[in-house]
Amino acid sequence: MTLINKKISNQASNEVRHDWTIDEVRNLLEKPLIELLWEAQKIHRRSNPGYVVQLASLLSVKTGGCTEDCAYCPQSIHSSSDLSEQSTLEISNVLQQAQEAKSAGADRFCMGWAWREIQEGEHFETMLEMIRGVKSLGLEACVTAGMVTEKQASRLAEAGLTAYNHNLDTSPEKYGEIITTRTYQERLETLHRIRAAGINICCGGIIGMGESTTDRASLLQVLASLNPHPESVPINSLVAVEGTLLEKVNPIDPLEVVRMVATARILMPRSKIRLSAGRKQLGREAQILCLQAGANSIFYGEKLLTTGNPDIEEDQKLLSLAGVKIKANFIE
Ligand code: SAM
Ligand code: DTB
Ligand code: SF4
Repeated sequence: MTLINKKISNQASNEVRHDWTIDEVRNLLEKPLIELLWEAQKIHRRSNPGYVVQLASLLSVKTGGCTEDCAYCPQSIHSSSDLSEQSTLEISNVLQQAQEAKSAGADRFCMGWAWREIQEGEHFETMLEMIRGVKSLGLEACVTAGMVTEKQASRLAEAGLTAYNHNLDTSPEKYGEIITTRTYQERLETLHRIRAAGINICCGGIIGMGESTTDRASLLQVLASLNPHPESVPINSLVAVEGTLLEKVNPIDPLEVVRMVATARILMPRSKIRLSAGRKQLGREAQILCLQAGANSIFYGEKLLTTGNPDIEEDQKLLSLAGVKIKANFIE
């Protein structure tokens, strides 16, 4: 048995490792697809018996006008996409949309603010009120709003926040080509503060931005080195929005997404691997392979933050065709 095979067979017994090397991860990403799928599936079946999938709905509470220069993002003031800053949604509107998402079957409600970092004062108090409201509906509450201080993290925890989404987006090596207004280290520090406050981490990245397989391996290696692993790992594929710096990047092969999901499952056996942005371009077959090889959550509802997502009926059909179970939202 080679060293890698031995390590994979340890994984099948649910040993959780934090010491993967970039070479090991790249070897997984480059395995013959059919073998990669089999390795991932053995782990997926064991750690997620019944193929239960969580539906998470997204809402952009504060859209556009962000000062960061993320090359993929239509909400950045540095992009020339159409989105200029829009007014922030009110609490009643957000909670109504959370209730609608719950009625449609969602178990988690994620709210986004296009900020570099959380803004203090009235805005933050409103965010806390929204979190309390979403939790009182019996939904998991997730927020993504940029960097946070220690004090803000503890107030988010007090309000009952389930998870904070803060993505590393790409490898440390590629990062400077995608974002120049904040560092990888700052992202990691926010993740640390969130974790220290007792909030679950939702952290993943984007593929299809012109990165190499080594970059993908390097991103996954950083994620898998976090201890504990992020509870949730969104795998986004680039939605190439007009006006962003990446608008002309060629779409990736859907099987690359499958490889990324399967590898993430092997590295982080107990995490929720979320098949995130870009599903509209994926096709049914690739999505089903993802569900088979490791994905146990999707974003659900016609809109992500500013771009489209498959419609609810289409997703219900897809999940039933695949034969997975939907994680129930119990509280009436
Ligand atoms: N401003 C906050 C931040 O950056 O953490 C929260 C909002 S931001 C829109 C959340 C995540 O959405 C980003 O980290 C990125 O991974 C993802 N994202 C944004 N635009 C995307 C696009 N065009 N395609 C795929 N993923 C995208
Ligand atoms: C994540 O990793 N993907 C979601 C969620 N976390 C916040 C956002 C995807 C955004 C796609 C582009 C848009 O709709 O603006
Ligand atoms: Fe701002 Fe987040 Fe978009 Fe970057 S990804 S420009 S931080 S909203």
